[in-house]
Amino acid sequence: MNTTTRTLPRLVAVIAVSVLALTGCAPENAPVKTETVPAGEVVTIDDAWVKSADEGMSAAFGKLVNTGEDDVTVVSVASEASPMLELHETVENEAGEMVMREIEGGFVIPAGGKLALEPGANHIMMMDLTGPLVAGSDVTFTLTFADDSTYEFSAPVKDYSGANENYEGGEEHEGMDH
Ligand SMILES: [Cu+2]
Repeated sequence: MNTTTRTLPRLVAVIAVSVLALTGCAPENAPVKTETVPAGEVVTIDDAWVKSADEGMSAAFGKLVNTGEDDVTVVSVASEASPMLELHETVENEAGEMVMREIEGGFVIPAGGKLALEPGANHIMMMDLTGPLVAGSDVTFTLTFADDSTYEFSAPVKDYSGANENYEGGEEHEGMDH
């Protein structure tokens, strides 16, 4: 093998490191960030509930509370009540209709703040119920945060006639309608 082509990348790397050293962009007294508390230890949910349903889809609501000093992000949710759950937001489409869709980047709960999950807004979508959700029973959910920590909570099932937003039509969800 030709030695010129072998050493060239290394030379470029050395130059790059030197330039970095010269510009010296690291401040001498950079604040050292104290260890962050796992999101799963500072997040709770108030007034959680699940909409009753015989089959198909349903949704879970409540107020997510973050008592920590950093914003936290819920990236996924799991439950035995549905093998497929999504974090949904509700938005107005071009036709002026309110439609729900998977939220990009997950649910962000601000530091020391709350995020409301409610009909017509953000919610935990249960895409395919494993069985009927009967009022009076409980459903357990496990939230997973961006830092991989988790928070488990259980929510009572309630009868509710609203929360019938249409699912935003998209190729990836075609064939979901029965
Ligand atoms: Cu939804």
